[in-house]
Amino acid sequence: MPDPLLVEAEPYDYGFDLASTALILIDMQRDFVEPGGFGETLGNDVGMLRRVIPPLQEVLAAARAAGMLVIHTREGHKPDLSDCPPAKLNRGAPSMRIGDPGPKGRILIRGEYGHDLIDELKPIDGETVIDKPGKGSFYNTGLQDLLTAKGITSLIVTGVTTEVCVHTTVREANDRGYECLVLSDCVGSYFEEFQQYGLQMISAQGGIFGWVASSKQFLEALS
Ligand code: TIU
Repeated sequence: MPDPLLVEAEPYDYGFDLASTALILIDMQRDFVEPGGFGETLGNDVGMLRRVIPPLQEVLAAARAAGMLVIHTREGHKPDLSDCPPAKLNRGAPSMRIGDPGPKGRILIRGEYGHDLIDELKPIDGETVIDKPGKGSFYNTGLQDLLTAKGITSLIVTGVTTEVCVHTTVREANDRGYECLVLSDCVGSYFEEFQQYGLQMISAQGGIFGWVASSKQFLEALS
């Protein structure tokens, strides 16, 4: 067994090895980071999320070059909405609801242009895309079986949004025994304060949910 790679992180160094670690990109979909999608219908400024794209492109390239397993997720629903709980459909007062026709197709519906991953971070051959109906990446998906089959025990977590799908996924992963490192500049929130507190909530209390480091700190460990 080779020595683990070490990332300078909060609350202390994060050790991992390439064979048992996957990079996960959570919901880097047009519906969240481009105008006219789900994020905007909820009243958010999608520009807030676009800052994660350049550092995440670098991390993705480095992970691919290092031969790490790469997994992408997409939040969305079947065209007949049979996998969308009424509570999710009816909550709040969005300008458009899930399934309504928007400028990029039906909001948050699988197969629509807006539901797909952004061009800047498209999967390549061999990378798995997990379609999930919820905020967490484990609920009602094949993610856990995939990780078990590939011998993955650690996750480098990126994507959007920090306090919603990233947090839910990290919490689900932590309860299942995975060691999660969240890359602070590769996760984004529509709210500046949620970004800060969301990250602190992960690494506080001795790493109650996992570790936090910058993309630079992660890339240094890989190089
Ligand atoms: N609204 C919000 O911040 N996020 C979501 O609805 N989904 C994800 O975080 N992907």
